[in-house]
This record gives sequence, structure tokens and C-alpha cells, in this order.
Amino acid sequence: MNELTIRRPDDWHLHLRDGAMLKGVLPFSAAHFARAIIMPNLVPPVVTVADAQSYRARILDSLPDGVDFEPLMTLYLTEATSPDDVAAGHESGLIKAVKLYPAGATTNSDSGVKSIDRVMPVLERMAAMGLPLCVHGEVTDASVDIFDREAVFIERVLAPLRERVPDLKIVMEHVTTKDGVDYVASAERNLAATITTHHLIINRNAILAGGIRPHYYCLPVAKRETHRQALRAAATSGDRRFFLGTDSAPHVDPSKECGCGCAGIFTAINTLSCLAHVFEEERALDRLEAFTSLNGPAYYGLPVNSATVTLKRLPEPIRLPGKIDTGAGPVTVFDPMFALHWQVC
Ligand code: OTD
Ligand code: ZN
Ligand code: ZN
Repeated sequence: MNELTIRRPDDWHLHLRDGAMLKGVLPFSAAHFARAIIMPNLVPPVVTVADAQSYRARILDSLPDGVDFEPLMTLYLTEATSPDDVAAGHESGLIKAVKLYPAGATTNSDSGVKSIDRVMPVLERMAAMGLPLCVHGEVTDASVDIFDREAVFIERVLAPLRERVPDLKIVMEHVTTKDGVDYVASAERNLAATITTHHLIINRNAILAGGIRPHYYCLPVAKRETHRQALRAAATSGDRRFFLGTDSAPHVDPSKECGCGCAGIFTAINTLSCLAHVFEEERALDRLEAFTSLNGPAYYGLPVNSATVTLKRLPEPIRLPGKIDTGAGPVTVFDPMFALHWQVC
């Protein structure tokens, strides 16, 4: 197969940032994706419906002329979040999900949740309204090894939460382990997972073998090869519970290439080319559309996009920039370490 036409994809987990960085990276997502779930981890975070309204306006303002793109806004859950504000945001149609960051788990997550008990009133209200909760599924307990934090989160936090509020619709964001995949696949209802592009391509060797490579460092950190294989199997299975969330998370190079580099991988530019490569390798190109364009809207209860995109496999490697210049500084593009042949037309 050298040509593939699919419904226009959506990105169910995206960091667009703000200001000059937003202007620099948004055109790349908007070129390929119709919609994206916009992560609220700005500094300060997007906590109230009013914050989300003005952030949405800044995103729309930063779109190149004539480009259609719908930002699906989220709220950053804190222990002070008001159930009424969340309910009003949902009813107005603005808020499509609420994001739970365990405090300290990832970039800009300091205002996150320390005790689930304190956010129960919000979660119960969300369950009653059918508003999804997106979860960064890692414990922050310093005594838990960083490679185990997802598996421990499932056992200590996610499973008890699902028992406590079975009607709450949950998305386990950027699942990175076989434990996570198996847990999601075993759930009968109200649980799905996003999978990133980069976790389908790299394992932890990419970060650590033969030198330390900060541009492969992200959270949750890439795990060993068996986990990558499990993620590939889930993504290419067609199972409706798994869909694309790129977690494209740009940082300027000086913030990554230093003594304590930031977590985050920028994949907005080459995600679809990378995914076509992965799905081709797995002989699953016929299931790419389910992963990028069908399963996500079905879970979120939104219509699939009517527009399409066509991917063409070129005989020569396609040329994409290794770095982009944003008004905020240079940002390195994810290097999949293989030549890309699939071009988005
Ligand atoms: N992971 N970097 C960022 C967020 C994600 O956990 C995440 O969703 C970021 O820079 O915002 C990262 O490595
Ligand atoms: Zn996260
Ligand atoms: Zn993220």
C-alpha cells in the first residue's frame, strides 16, 4: 500500500503552551489535526472556566489565517476546584475534560492533587454529567522507582478511584507500560487510554545507551522494550479503548540540553509520518484510522471529522526539519531514528 486516506485525525493530548511558543508550534498541529485536547499545565495553570475561555481565545488568535482547528479545552484540577465552575464549563460546551495531575508528577504539576478525598465532590459531579477525567497516571512517592510509578499508580490510585466512582469516565493518559495496557484492556466501561507517538518508537535505551540524550526524555519516562511492544500491540489492535494522544510537549533546546533538562518530546510535526511507519511495520495500516481518528471521538462522545487526509509513501525519505525556530527559541523535533517515507498530503 502506497497511499492511505483516512478521516482527519485528532490529538487527544497536546501541549500548545502560550505566547511566542504557542504561535510557533500551533501551525504544525493545526496542519494535520482537526481538534486537540489542550493540556492545561501553563504557568499559572488553567484552573477556572474563565482561564480556559481566555486561553482558547489566545489559541484561536494564534492560528494562521484560514486554518481550521478546534481546541478542546480542559481544566487543571486542584483541591480548590469548584464543582459548580466545572459544571458550568461543561454545560456551556467549552470544557471537554478535567485533568488530574498528582502534585509533582510532571512539568508544571505543582498545583496538582495531593489527596483524592479533597476532589471527590468535583469527581462525583463529573460522573453525573459524563465529563471525562484525564489522568496523569504516575505516583509521586519518592520511594517508588521512576520506572514503576505507572504500575503503582494503577494499584494505589486508579483502581480504588474507579471502584469509588464507577460512573466516572476516565482516560489514562500516555500509557507507557504493559501493566497499563492490560489494566485498560480489562476494563469493561469508563476507561480508555491515550498512547503517544514516541512511546511506540523508543524504549529507555534511547535515553541512556551510548550517551545521555535529553530529547528522548519525557514523562512518563520510556520503559523497557517489552512495554513498547505491548503499546504497539494495543495501538494497532483497533481496540476502541486506545487512541492517539501525542503529548507533543515543546521545550526550547537550552531547557533540555542542560544539567537538569525538562521532560517533553516535540512530535507535532512528524507524528502522522511516524505512525504510518509504525502501523506499516506492524502490518496494521488498515487500523491507523481507528487509532488516530475514530476511537477518540467515540470515547469523548464527539462526531468523527468529515474531512480526510491522505498519506503517501514516497520512495525517497521525506524531508522534515530537525529543529524549528519559534519566537521563544529553537525546539528540536523528535527523531524516530529511522527514515520517514510517509508524507501527509
Ligand atoms: N510529559 N512533558 C510535559 C508534559 C508531559 O506528562 C505529560 O503530560 C510538559 O512539558 O508539559 C512531559 O514529558
Ligand atoms: Zn502527563
Ligand atoms: Zn502531556
